[in-house]
Amino acid sequence: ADILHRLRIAIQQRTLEVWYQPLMYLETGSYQAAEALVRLRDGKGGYFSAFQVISLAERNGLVEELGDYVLAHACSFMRDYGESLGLNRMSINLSVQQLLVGNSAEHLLQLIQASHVDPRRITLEITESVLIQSIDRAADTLERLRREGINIALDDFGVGYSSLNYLSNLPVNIVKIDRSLTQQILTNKKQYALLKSIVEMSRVNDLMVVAEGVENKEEQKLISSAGVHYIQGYYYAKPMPEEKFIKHLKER
Ligand code: G
Ligand code: G
Ligand code: MN
Ligand code: NA
Repeated sequence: ADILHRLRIAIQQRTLEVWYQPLMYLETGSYQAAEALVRLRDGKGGYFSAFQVISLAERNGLVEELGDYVLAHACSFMRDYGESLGLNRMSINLSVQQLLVGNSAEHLLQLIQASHVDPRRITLEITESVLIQSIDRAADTLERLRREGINIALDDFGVGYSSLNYLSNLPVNIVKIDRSLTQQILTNKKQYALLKSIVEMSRVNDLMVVAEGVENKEEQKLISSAGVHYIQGYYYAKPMPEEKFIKHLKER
């Protein structure tokens, strides 16, 4: 109850935080994108896990409000700092409920337009497993967003029962390889082969590939040689509060 109360207050008082983690573009060796991640203070000097916050919001009818808040924040950040920090894209995570409510495409487009940021500089991330379950109802919305230039990323790809077939059938233009796959490639040849197949399938379908969860030099080297376009992971940088993120990118 405490966390729910804190979440409500933080949304109301607009003190809910949005942190940013950069994505390294391997071709130029520079950060060209970032992912926005929600952070709620726990009142004891730390933060609740985002996973906990999101699932609570989903169960209590708050996820649309939370989602709008993060989207508006991240878009404004992109408008104000994107160019000076050299960022071409900002990613925002969407809960599936945000896609399934009536008029969701128009609603999301309006929020993005109101922030005066070019929709081509915005990426909306949707978890693969959730998207597959609701694709019949979500496809039109995603296609509409794609037509307006918004990038759609298939998040957490390559876990469980994902099929490479999805990569040719879904209205997405970016694939994010889940860290559970990334973190097995050094020790498991089959997982490395799966990663290579995802990259190849993405190339054929003209999709950008992001590998998440790269934590060390060895993973970075192997992933880079596999043909991935972007790397996101602690090896480069952890998610950071806005001020720290700005400083970190300016000092590079
Ligand atoms: O940032 P962290 O690693 O704690 O994120 C945990 C999970 O919470 C991830 O799956 C991430 O996608 C999700 N998450 C973080 N911020 C948001 C957000 O603003 N909206 C939604 N829907 N999910 C988010
Ligand atoms: O599910 P999603 O991809 O949205 O989750 C993003 C979250 O993954 C980030 O908020 C961050 O906390 C976490 N993350 C990013 N890079 C790494 C990493 O290298 N290792 C680990 N363990 N987590 C990471
Ligand atoms: Mn994500
Ligand atoms: Na992920």
